[in-house]
Amino acid sequence: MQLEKQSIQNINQDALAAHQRKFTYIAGEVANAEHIVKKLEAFNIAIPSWALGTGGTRFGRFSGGGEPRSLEEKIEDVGLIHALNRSSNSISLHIPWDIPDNASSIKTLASQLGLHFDAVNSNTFQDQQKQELSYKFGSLHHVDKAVRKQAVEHNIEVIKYGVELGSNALSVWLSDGSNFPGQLNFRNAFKNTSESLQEIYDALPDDWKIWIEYKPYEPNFYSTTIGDWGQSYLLASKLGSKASTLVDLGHHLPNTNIEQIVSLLLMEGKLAGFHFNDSKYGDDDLTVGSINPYQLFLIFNELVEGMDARGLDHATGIGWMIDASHNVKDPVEDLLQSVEAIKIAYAQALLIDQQELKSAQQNNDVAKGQEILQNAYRTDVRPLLAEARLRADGALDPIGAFRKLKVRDQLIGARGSKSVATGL
Ligand SMILES: [Mn+2]
Repeated sequence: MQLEKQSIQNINQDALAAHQRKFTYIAGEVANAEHIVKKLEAFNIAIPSWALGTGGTRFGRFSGGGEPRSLEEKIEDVGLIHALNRSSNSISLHIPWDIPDNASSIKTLASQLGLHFDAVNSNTFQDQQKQELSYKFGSLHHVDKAVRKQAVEHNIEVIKYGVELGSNALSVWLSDGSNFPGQLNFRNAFKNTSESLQEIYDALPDDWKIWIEYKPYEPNFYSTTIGDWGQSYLLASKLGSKASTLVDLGHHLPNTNIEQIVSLLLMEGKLAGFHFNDSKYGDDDLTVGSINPYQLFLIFNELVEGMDARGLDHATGIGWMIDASHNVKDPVEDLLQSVEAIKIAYAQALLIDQQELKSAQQNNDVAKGQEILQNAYRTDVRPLLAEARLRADGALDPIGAFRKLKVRDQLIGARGSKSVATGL
């Protein structure tokens, strides 16, 4: 199904007067409201193909009904999200969960909905049915060269799918690691990973990038071969300019200062982009901004400051993606909440007077620095987001419109209440 512009506008009509009141207020309160609205209009976050169905845990999965049954229906769902929020104009595919059988018709469908393809993701963390060798003991780091070769070839195949779809980045997350001391020689595992990545790197088209994700633990619980940003950075540096580090917010030990990591990776030109989610304890894959919105804001403060320092375009300078799992919420509503949370943090970061902050830092005026950050964080920027959506023909209240238009009921009507999406 597709949402008509007119039906969204009809729903907006009821909320228009209240919105205008709030927008006029904030436009008078902050110095750069118009600038922020324009930045928000340009800002998009990619939706992962695996997040459109209900997620699960190792204990169970409780399907929500009307889940997309095919890649086409997943693209359709991203189209719905984009029609409502006008900030989700791309989809990030996971191979082999979403192999495009007919790339040109998939591409046409996407472009009809105003979408394109973001980074493609490889998968060597599970075995596929017709696969010859097992990844039980790892993939790119495996002790057996034949397993490494199979994993390298899979990544090269993923690049080929990506080329057909007009994507230009491969993101690699490895579950490679060890569960027990003595299982692995760390140095050999790292060297094997480096060599395997080099083979993949050599197969990248000229205009492509490879993004290397890290994670401290899980599914391996003693060591992970790319366990932190330093290890990812080391690999990316050895590979060359097309390689950089992908930060997944959930892939850190509790209380890690992620904003500092972001700042330094940006400084070195090695920040590939983000996988947004939130966590309380580990890689919980909760909705970004649901647990720790202040951390998200502090990260965006570093991003805005660091990207401006390097002259990067905020919208396109690095990759913006959601990587979350929706176990108990409607996936579309959860994704709408995610994009909203990201854009709120971005807008709040744009409120910061960086010159003023720099001068506070220069004068060791610690209290002033905190005041500047928290004044921005405590500003309700939601009317700025709503205004950006309104100007782009989106919904003033995306989740409200999704519910009023009974989109989920229609999807259940078309797809059934027991449909199960491929992926997580
Ligand atoms: Mn991720």
